[in-house]
Amino acid sequence: MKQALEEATATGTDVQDHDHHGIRQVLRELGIQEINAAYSTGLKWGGTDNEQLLSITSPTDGKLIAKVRLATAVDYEQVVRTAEEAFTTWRLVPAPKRGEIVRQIGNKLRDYKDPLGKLVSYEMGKILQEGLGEVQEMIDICDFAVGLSRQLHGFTMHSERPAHRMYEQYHPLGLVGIISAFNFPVAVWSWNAMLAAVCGNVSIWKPSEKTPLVAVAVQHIIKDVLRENELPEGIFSVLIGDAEIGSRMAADERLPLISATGSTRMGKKVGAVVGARLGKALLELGGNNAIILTPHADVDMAIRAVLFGAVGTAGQRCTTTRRLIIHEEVYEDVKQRLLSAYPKLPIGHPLQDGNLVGPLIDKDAVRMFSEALERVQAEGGTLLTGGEVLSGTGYETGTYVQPALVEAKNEYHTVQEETFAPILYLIKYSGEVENAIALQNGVRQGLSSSIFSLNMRETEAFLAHTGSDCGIANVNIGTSGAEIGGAFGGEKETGGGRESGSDAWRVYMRRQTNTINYGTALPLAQGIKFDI
Ligand code: UN1
Repeated sequence: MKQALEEATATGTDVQDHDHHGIRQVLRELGIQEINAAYSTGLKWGGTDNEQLLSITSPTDGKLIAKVRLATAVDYEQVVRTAEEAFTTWRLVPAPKRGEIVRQIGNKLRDYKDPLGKLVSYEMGKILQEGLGEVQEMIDICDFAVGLSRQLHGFTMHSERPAHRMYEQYHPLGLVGIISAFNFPVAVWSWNAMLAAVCGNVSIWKPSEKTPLVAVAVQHIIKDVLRENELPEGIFSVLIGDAEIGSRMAADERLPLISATGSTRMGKKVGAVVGARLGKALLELGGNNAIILTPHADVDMAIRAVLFGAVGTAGQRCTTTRRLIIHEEVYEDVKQRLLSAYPKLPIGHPLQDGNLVGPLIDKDAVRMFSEALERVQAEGGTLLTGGEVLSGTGYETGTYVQPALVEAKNEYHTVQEETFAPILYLIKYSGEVENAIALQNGVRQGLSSSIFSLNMRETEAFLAHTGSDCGIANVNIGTSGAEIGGAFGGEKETGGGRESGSDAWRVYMRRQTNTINYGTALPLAQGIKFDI
């Protein structure tokens, strides 16, 4: 293996000479010039002589953006060793000072919001507004983590023994492995990495093979902060790798926590491997999110939420609205309104102003979209509108689809599955809201849910413990677009993990209970006598 590059001027990419939509300029602004490496330890790049290259093409126009190198087992070992060394320094930095570093990272992200948002949009395919929103989500979590760095508190308790004191404290875990998905290629990393960092951990990030360039860009953005503060390499590392690297991380006892975002299939594998070594897994997996529309809904408001939830990010959010559970009294009205809105959706290049729906990530995703539509129709569903794979000018890639509306039944196998594409199932219910809640809960996933109703009895029934079984339950707000301040994640096959806000930080730390005797005797708990 060649010597790791001393300076972080080169990255894991081989940037192609083209300038579609000003992307060359964006790459230049982000410091991605030319390349040769498969991993970064924050300040240095390595894995420069790996043979295996991965071509990154944009789903927006099919153009090759760059080639990246894939990390090998040797690279992996190097990254883990460097991270272990960095941890010995980083954990000694007081938490509020670690927060100060995160504050600087947040400021750098503010400086780079435009080019990074644009690269997210171009590499992943979400519209620019959402690309910028994703970077804003990173900035928000930085701010949140800064405040948190002064609040990593435990409780104190009263001891049952005289002259004794009890309290608990939170210590860093060590190395945190982050496996992220293509759909939120940088925000989900930041939720994990920024909390992990203020908690005193170092992190190793395996971004999706579908979106590694934005990860390279993020490493560029934070390297100046690390350098200016004379921090060691290895606090934030990135490994450009395939599933093999993910498996290595899951099995590695040196990584006490693995945070993985992606499909339930992937999460079950990772969870099993991490569980077998009794490590901690933070899993944020598939959703099958529903909006309930009762006869008391503000339908105008609901339709707007449904559209953002169902076709935003081209249906590729974990929180995407996949099912609409509509009371029979309002069913026809809602159906007609959606039928009139769907064909008018502006679909096209996500960097072009005015478009609201970009492409799917790749042709596999398109195939799954089409197959799900075929299957649901075979089960008895009715395709009301959409479902076409678009072709012609602007759609040459074959990755743009017309979002689909399907009348279906909740029990159909296809409806029970999460298809990561813009398909919205319309499901009719009658009677009381409890019937709608039963349908909403009648799937294996449990991420996000919502009800549109101005009737307090209905909304409270939805929020009660007998109501929604999801990690997120909203009232008069759609299923997607959560703020970072709340804990994010879900139950059942969604994996049970909680990331981002609230007290999600606790999973990145180990809790220790301390009992201190400041008296002259040694009384035992539970009144046990053991005198010698
Ligand atoms: C995801 O899709 O994995 O709530 C994350 C939302 C975003 C995060 C989605 N804030 O839709």
